[in-house]
Amino acid sequence: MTQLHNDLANCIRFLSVDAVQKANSGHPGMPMGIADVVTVLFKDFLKFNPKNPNWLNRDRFVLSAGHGSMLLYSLLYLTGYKSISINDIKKFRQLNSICAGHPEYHPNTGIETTTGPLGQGISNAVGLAIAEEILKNRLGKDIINHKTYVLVGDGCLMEGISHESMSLAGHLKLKNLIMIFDNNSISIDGPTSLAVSDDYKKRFESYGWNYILIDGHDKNQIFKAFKKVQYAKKPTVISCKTTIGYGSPNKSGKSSTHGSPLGENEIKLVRQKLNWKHKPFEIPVKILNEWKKIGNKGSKLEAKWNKIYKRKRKLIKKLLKNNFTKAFKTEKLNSIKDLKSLATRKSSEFTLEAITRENTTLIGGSADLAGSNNTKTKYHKVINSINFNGNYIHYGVREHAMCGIMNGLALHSKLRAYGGTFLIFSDYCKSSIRLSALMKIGVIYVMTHDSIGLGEDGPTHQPIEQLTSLRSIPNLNVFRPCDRMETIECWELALKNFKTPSILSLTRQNLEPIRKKYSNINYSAFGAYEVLRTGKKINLTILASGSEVNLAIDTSYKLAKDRIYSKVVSVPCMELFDRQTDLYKKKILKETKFKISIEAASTDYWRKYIGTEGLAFGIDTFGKSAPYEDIYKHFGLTAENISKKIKYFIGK
Ligand SMILES: Cc1ncc(C[n+]2csc(CCOP(=O)(O)OP(=O)(O)O)c2C)c(N)n1
Repeated sequence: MTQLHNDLANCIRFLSVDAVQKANSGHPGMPMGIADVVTVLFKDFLKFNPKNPNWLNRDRFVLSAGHGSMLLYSLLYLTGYKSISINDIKKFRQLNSICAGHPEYHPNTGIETTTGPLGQGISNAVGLAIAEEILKNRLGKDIINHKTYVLVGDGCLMEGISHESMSLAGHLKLKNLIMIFDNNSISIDGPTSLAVSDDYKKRFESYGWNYILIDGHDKNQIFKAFKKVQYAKKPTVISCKTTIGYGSPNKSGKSSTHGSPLGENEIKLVRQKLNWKHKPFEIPVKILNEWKKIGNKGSKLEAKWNKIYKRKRKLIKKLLKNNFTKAFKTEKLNSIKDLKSLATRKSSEFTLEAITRENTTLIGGSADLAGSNNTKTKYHKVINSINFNGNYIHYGVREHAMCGIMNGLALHSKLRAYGGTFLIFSDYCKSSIRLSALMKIGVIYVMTHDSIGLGEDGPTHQPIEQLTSLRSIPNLNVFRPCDRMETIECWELALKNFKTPSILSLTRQNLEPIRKKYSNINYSAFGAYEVLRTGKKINLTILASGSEVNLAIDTSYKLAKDRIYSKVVSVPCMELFDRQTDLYKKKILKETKFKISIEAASTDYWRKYIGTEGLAFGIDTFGKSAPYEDIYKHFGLTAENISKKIKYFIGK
């Protein structure tokens, strides 16, 4: 038995070592060190079916320590996933290989999430575990009842996001969440004692987690630990004492195995030491068959589960009702019935009310700003540790974890997620937002208090460069609606897009309605469109977004009094506008020589529309603490000042 275990674990070690050597880059130390632990996990505990990587009730395995990607690729190949062949492994880290430097999420492949930025995987795993509890509650234990395993290193646990995520997981008592801690006490700079002296037991237990410490090379201890967690009542950390680069005579236990190939000579010595007589990438059929047997176990499990699923399919469909088309129409009609000055955060709340009434798969939340972000409606039910029959999460003041958790919620299967904070704190969320975009998952970020319009809280809270920075993330739609109607439209666009995450940038301050007529056309879908024209023949185009569209309108009317005629273009989403036809873009942008932009934020991004010769009104310094009307005046964002400057600009 021990021989079989060693053989199985050594397959992982040598595939990893040899692939890193061939690529001449990568991280062999971690897979070598943790191979024993994951071998026991996959062989005796993990519920998975390589023939259907999307099986709804599979256990999730998240490699948070993404640099050890060869560990995951080896396991997927060995257990028989079609997504990864031995040739793919030979192309580790090469252009277009699925075996990328760090795991990159692809649906239906066994790669459950994209990891690499350390600690992200932990928050994703917490999201997956919450999704499991929610869906178990809705669909029944016979349909959903699985574990989420997350493999982390010292680095993941040093990251702030690990503290936030684990604290919330403990609070919610996510019993089916198991963290495997590759406790090798080595990171890049050397021993972790250079930077950490945490008492892990105390740390994790204080979060409300179980803590089990084992020798990560002793398969009996590993087995017992996994056995024990099957019946846990709270989340568990299995801290596995391991040796990084296990099996390397000269390099094991050293940071030199962390992120560089071992070198041909050392690899020869590892082969001798671990008694592995096979050539690089050669897995003896006998051992490969043993791995395949492990993979094949899942087919039976899934077949059994399928029988129950088929019986309940109709009910499941009903329980996962994902319909919100009516909500938008009703909401649009409501908005014109009740035309009044309204903050877009409030408009968002009304929209959410309409959606939540119909839709059960959208899970909301906020990082302790529910009342300010207007993310919680009267139709929401709060999720807590004893009741997952809800659709709202109080994330606490944990923005970064919230966003990583939302990624996990969305990755699980049927749920969508949105969460709120102030736009300024999108900086705390940035790496998770970027990963939603990279993974192509439609998470929705509700970011309120989106400019100096928030007033007295001052420059620490007033976003300046945030919109520019978010707009520059590929595959992310940044919406900045100008009134209630646009807010409804932007929500609709965000929800209908399953592959592109969205930012909804919303105001704290009230805005006058601009779109006052019902139309079943979603104008925001054009990204930019005309909302006002003061003359048939115009000599000026004024582009604006969100709260500044009203300012643009006032300016436009003011100019008209002096016979300077213009059109105002609302730009709720630059990314969608950029995807319009050349003809449409030309119609919007090329009608006049003079172009102006107004947005109470950094002016940079508008240059792509107005050019260097255009006139950009915005703020390229930090904000101010004062009543918001005074701050607008201070920065010259008034119709009076802008129209004066425009007149000078166009020589009138
Ligand atoms: C957020 C983030 N910061 C820094 C890095 C660069 N990095 C990759 S691995 C690593 C050290 C990780 O140490 P550990 O988790 O102990 O991994 P091991 O040495 O055991 O492989 C660092 C700093 C990263 N990937 N992500």
